[in-house]
Amino acid sequence: MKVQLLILVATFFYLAYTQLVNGQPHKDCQTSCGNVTIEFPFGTSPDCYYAADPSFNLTCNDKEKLFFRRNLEIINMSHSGELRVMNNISYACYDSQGNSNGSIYYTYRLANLSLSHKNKFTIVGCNAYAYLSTYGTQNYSTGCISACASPPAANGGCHGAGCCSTDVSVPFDNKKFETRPARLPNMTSVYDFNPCTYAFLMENGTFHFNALEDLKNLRNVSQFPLVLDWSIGNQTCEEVGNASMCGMRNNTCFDSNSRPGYNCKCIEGYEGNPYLGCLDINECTTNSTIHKHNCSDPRTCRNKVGGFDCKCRSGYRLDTTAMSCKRKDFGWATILLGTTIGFLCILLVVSCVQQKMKDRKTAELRQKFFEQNGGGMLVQRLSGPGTSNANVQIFTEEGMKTSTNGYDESRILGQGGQGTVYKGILPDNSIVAIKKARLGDNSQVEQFINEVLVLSQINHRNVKLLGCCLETEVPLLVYEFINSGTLFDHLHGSLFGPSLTWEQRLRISVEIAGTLAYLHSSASIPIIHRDVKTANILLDENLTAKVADFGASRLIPMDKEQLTTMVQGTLGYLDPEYYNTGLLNEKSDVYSFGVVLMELLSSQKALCFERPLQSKHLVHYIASAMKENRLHEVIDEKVINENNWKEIQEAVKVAMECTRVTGEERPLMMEVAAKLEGLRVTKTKHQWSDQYPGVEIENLVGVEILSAQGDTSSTGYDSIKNVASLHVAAGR
Ligand SMILES: *[C@@H]1O[C@H](CO)[C@@H](O)[C@H](O)[C@H]1NC(C)=O
Ligand SMILES: *[C@@H]1O[C@H](CO)[C@@H](O)[C@H](O)[C@H]1NC(C)=O
Ligand SMILES: *[C@@H]1O[C@H](CO)[C@@H](O)[C@H](O)[C@H]1NC(C)=O
Ligand SMILES: *[C@@H]1O[C@H](CO)[C@@H](O)[C@H](O)[C@H]1NC(C)=O
Ligand SMILES: *[C@@H]1O[C@H](CO)[C@@H](O)[C@H](O)[C@H]1NC(C)=O
Ligand SMILES: *[C@@H]1O[C@H](CO)[C@@H](O)[C@H](O)[C@H]1NC(C)=O
Ligand SMILES: *[C@@H]1O[C@H](CO)[C@@H](O)[C@H](O)[C@H]1NC(C)=O
Ligand SMILES: *[C@@H]1O[C@H](CO)[C@@H](O)[C@H](O)[C@H]1NC(C)=O
Ligand SMILES: *[C@@H]1O[C@H](CO)[C@@H](O)[C@H](O)[C@H]1NC(C)=O
Ligand SMILES: *[C@@H]1O[C@H](CO)[C@@H](O)[C@H](O)[C@H]1NC(C)=O
Ligand SMILES: *[C@@H]1O[C@H](CO)[C@@H](O)[C@H](O)[C@H]1NC(C)=O
Ligand SMILES: *[C@H]1O[C@@H](CO)[C@H](O)[C@@H](O)[C@@H]1NC(C)=O
Repeated sequence: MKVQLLILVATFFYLAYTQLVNGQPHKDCQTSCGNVTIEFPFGTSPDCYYAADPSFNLTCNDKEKLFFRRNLEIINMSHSGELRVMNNISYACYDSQGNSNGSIYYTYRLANLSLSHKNKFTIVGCNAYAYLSTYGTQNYSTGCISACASPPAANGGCHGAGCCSTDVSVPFDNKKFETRPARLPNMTSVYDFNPCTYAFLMENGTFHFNALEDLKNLRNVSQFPLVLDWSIGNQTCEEVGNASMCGMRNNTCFDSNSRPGYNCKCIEGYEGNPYLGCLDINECTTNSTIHKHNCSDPRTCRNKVGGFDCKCRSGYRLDTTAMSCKRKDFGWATILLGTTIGFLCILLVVSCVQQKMKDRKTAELRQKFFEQNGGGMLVQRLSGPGTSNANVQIFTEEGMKTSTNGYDESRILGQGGQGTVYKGILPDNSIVAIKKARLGDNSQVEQFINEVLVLSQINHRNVKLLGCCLETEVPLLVYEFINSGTLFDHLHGSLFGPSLTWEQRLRISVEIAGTLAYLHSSASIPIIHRDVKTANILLDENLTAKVADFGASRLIPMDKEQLTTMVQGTLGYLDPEYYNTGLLNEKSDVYSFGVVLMELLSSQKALCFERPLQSKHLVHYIASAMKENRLHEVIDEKVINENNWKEIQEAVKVAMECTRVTGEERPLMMEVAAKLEGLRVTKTKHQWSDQYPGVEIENLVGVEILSAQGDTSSTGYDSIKNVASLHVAAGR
């Protein structure tokens, strides 16, 4: 069962295969016989020749000779429809009496092949004649006669004397042909030199008559080449149409010119057997004898399907008339394009280099400024001992630029004598105030760095310094950002809603005094603010006062009580003694604070030219009112209520003490702070809970302790040392 199935399948595939090849030869067909190449449509076995016409059935014998119909030996075959065969010479011999002495007439069958018009019918003999006869649907005959009385001249040619040849125009459908030689009667005299008459068909040009030898014995030669024509079928290309064997495989069909039917040939540039399909010729194969290309330089030859190109290497072009390579002359467009690209490249490189140099220059400049502004010193000091509390961030110029949006005008918070303050947003989204510090000359660098370090360590009710940027020409200081405005704005500006109550004012004054006291006494080196004024007091959202702007502040070394400096400060707040002598000590800040306190009490500006001449200065204004016992006139009426007049009077007294002309007579900031705190304590005894919301309690820890101490001490205000130490504790 299984075997049967296998056979069935095998048979099926065999049939499919034969169907597929459809007249195409097997792969294992005999391709040559002896010296002759066998090509389709010819073949030596049934599957190898063109099956529709048995005329293509050839036989290769055991002597390696290829035969057509057993008796015509094949020499070669061409694709264009020719078959070259050898055929025998027919002859007739006579004795000296003229009697027949043996003859052979050859008859050849042609099947579907026909005699080519290239053949000639030739006889050799004296007084001889011969017939060529073909048989088919139309019988055909031709003949030739040769006469000679004596041996002809050696090379007389084949023109009727000893030799005669004639063209043949045989109908295509001849089935066989025969040649039959004979001799004219009573012509015995030629016996000596020509015993036989020879007749044969041969390809034109293959026989050259030699009178002496050929007349005597041509039988030694015995065979001559003969051309037969062949074609496929009996229809023209047009008639056969798509059924043609050629026309699809790089080959084409053409009508046979001597027969019905067609032949195939390869299209130009292709080679191979056109009856099977043609392949591209590689015209460029280097062959010294035959050039299939016409490129003058074989190295320029490039094969392509169906032909070739003479290609030149880049920079050269082909001159088609000389078929040689000539140097290309570049067009203007090419030159222009090349130049443009080159120029652009150079431009790019130059700008790149420029950018790099610029970058390096900026970096160098930054480094230079950093050193110039004491950056190295700061870094050294930060890593050194005694600055563990210092929390100074060193910002880069790049960071400052991005945080202020390139120092955009919309980011300016304030502009004035102390420089420009910008609002900055750091990468962590925290808001800071960035101030351009003012720095005079290089000698101040160390002091500046000191200030930065000290200010960064102060942890009190001042505006905290977060860090600095030293990479700019003018160093930048980065502070925490407080956005509720200054005390000045609250007192004199119209922007901020309800005016401050007495309690708030008193608290603010205590806070300011506390901060100044801390600066004066607690930091390792006393710090003098030098520019205390309402415009430098910032209020946050809880109206807690924060002292800002230490731009002008000074550090006073311990061993020096006083320092001579260039007078700096704001008119109206400026200590007259300092103004006159240039000698700076912390009492200058006390004076300024006194003015601020007066401002808080009166809501009047420190300097006002609308007031009478003597009272332009707030200190004089209050002092004269005090002297003339009309204090209630100068105190802001919004502040006064039924319970607080006594406190106000006390506060005025403190302010007056602070603003004494002689610094020595002024109280210390610590004392001032304690006194004001005392005023508040008496007050808060009654109104503690109403006045301070929960948030504030933490800030008031110091106050609570102070109040407890105030109870133990009879004077209350004198325990200066305690206050100072308290503030120090709070500062840590
Ligand atoms: C093949 O050709 C060579 C030279 O042309 C000849 O000597 C030889 O006999 C030929 N062989 C056959 C089998 O015809
Ligand atoms: C092919 O020719 C050979 C010899 O001439 C002959 O024996 C054979 O039968 C032929 N084959 C066909 C299919 O005609
Ligand atoms: C042709 O002549 C040769 C010898 O000359 C002979 O062997 C051959 O058989 C002849 N051919 C035919 C068809 O008789
Ligand atoms: C076939 O033979 C003839 C005569 O010997 C010769 O001139 C011709 O070049 C040959 N053709 C081929 C394709 O071999
Ligand atoms: C001649 O060709 C036809 C087909 O075209 C074929 O049928 C016939 O048998 C062929 N004749 C010979 C003698 O081969
Ligand atoms: C051709 O010749 C043969 C034999 O001689 C003869 O039988 C035949 O009838 C002739 N055919 C024609 C058309 O004459
Ligand atoms: C030819 O020979 C015959 C006899 O065989 C004779 O009768 C005749 O006269 C001869 N003719 C010539 C021209 O010799
Ligand atoms: C035969 O060849 C000669 C020269 O060899 C030529 O002149 C003549 O035209 C040719 N004849 C034919 C029919 O090819
Ligand atoms: C072509 O050959 C076929 C088969 O041999 C035949 O039937 C047909 O009549 C022939 N046609 C022509 C125009 O010769
Ligand atoms: C035609 O020739 C090309 C190039 O040799 C070849 O790739 C292609 O297969 C051929 N076409 C056919 C139908 O044989
Ligand atoms: C060159 O071509 C000739 C003829 O086609 C061939 O005989 C010869 O072997 C070829 N030489 C090379 C090197 O391919
Ligand atoms: C016929 O003649 C005799 C004598 O004349 C020869 O001996 C034979 O060889 C010759 N036969 C042929 C075929 O030429």
